[in-house]
Amino acid sequence: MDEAVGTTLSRFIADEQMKHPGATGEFSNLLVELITCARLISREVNKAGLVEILGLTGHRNVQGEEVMKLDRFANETMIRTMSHTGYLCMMASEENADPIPIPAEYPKGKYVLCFDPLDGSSNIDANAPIGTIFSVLQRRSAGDDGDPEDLLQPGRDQVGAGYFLYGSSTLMVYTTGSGVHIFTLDPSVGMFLLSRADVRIPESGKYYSVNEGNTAYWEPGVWKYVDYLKSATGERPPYSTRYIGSLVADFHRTLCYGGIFAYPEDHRSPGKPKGKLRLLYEASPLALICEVAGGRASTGRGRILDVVPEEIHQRVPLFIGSKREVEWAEKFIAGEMQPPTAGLSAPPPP
Ligand code: P6P
Repeated sequence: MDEAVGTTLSRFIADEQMKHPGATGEFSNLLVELITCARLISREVNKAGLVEILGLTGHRNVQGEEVMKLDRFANETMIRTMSHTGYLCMMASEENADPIPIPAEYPKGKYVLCFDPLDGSSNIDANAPIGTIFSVLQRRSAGDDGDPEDLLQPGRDQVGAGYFLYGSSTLMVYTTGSGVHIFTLDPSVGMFLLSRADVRIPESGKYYSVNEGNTAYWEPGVWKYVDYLKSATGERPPYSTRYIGSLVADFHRTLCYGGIFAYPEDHRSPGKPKGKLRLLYEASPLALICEVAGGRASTGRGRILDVVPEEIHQRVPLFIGSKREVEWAEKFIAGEMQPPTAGLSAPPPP
């Protein structure tokens, strides 16, 4: 076993910081503040069934989705905790229509933070795993206050990204570009301990993860690709399907076991949004983690990390996971790859 396993997250972050001589410690301290948020959210998620915090608030967010009470708690925890750290000049949250400036009374810093405070929250009442996703960028604007434009940078410019997964245990997975590291919260001491350093995603896998209820909405290359995965070929048996409906959980399984997670765009009508998942605080941070771990993250026609955002809640199609399966998806979409024989599933209605 790697002798580093069991290292506390704070110690690991400090050791990582020492590898960057010019580091000021601000980013490390920002991560420590995010850990505080995760511990507060994890505590509420884990006792949600016991106190009156399950269920809906009766409000809808900017996405038109019903806001769960835990959604609101997680969002308010992130905003309240991160606002006064002095490391940020602007934030964007999945739950807030507009960029979130740092209040005048608090010091401003050189980073901006984009986050989904509690992704997958529609699964809360079913006790399915849910997560917090975060993305950190360096500001581009001058002056004291941040500028909303600071948020609209391509994912390749992220200085760090990660997620917290509130499941059978609470995990933190993060990268600053040199390795992907997994920490597990030890509730007995309230500390995150290193469980896996320098995670590598398998070159290929045996699972595919997509909501096949949307098959009729996909473009032909996508359903031919999924059909190919579901069909045995001379070299391999059919892939197995796994789909929780919680992005962080579905991605984390893909990171650990390989294969692909996909949320293709709805091709029924051009006016439809480009898929369901959002670029800034879902696709981009997971894409950075996936690429640093040796995988691939694509819109189906290009690298997620190269997409330049036009607005903070921009949606994007997502194909993410092992290099082999994502490259196959891109080739099917481009018409450069065809299934060897007719597969199992009939094409969607015209
Ligand atoms: P569908 C959860 O609401 C979420 O935003 C992601 O966590 C998840 O991957 C996706 O939606 C599931 O969407 O349409 O399959 O229910």
